[in-house]
Amino acid sequence: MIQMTLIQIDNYGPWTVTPTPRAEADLQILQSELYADLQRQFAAKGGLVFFTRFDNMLAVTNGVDMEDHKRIQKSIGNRYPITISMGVGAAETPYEAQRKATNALQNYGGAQSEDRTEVLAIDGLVKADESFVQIAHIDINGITDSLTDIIPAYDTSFIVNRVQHFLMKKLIEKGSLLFFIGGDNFMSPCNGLNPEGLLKIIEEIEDEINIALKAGVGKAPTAEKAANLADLALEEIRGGFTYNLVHVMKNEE
Ligand SMILES: Nc1nc2c(ncn2[C@@H]2O[C@H](COP(=O)(O)OP(=O)(O)O)[C@@H](O)[C@H]2O)c(=O)[nH]1
Ligand SMILES: [Mg+2]
Repeated sequence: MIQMTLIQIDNYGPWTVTPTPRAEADLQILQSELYADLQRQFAAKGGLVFFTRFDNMLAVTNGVDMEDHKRIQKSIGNRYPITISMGVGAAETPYEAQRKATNALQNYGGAQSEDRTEVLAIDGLVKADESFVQIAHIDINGITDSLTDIIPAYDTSFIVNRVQHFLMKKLIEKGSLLFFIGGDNFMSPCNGLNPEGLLKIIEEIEDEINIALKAGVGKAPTAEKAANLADLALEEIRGGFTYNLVHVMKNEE
């Protein structure tokens, strides 16, 4: 079972334009500092936050309990001009877990409701003995030599974005999510997706848009460990220790 948390800034839309539109640079600073802050706090508990759309972030939070969530929420409220609400859901697939987390929060009112402040809506938490996270770290082969060092930066960005769209479209059918994590890298919480399924997706994308991908997959009780194993698995491919385009590493404990 995977546990996911939706983190949503309360009433953010109206706040950004009250009393008049706030300087965009300041909003960007707020959003990126909030993301870094939440990442630091969730990571300390073994979780992993994806910036998603900044005003709404999704995190894999196996092992992060109700008290931890409350403490993080209070700490943000004490230090920022905005507050956050959160929803938590647990399920067999990441898509289903975030759907439950979202539903739980939506029940308490809208993202732009003035009456909804610092809600913590828990639909379900994963028990320690059922905790399982599978994460794939997906990367574009040789982007530096073929794109970054050759074509304009914006054109490379456009291609990376297109790859993201194709991956999202195919992964959601398997109940898996996909997040851009910078550079030419993506992370996919993908409980329930087997290596053959992921390889098929990678092969389809090569056929459809002529972009070669590779993926390291990690399996562990927490997001921190799963992501670390996924990174190590990807390094095995980069280092030429395996010719498989999908390499899996499991937790040894
Ligand atoms: N977030 C993240 N970014 C990475 C990671 N590895 C590489 N990058 C980024 O991806 C870019 C390309 O790196 P890489 O895929 O190793 O090189 P390539 O062989 O040219 O595709 C780097 O310049 C970084 O910006 C990683 O583990 N995590
Ligand atoms: Mg690459």
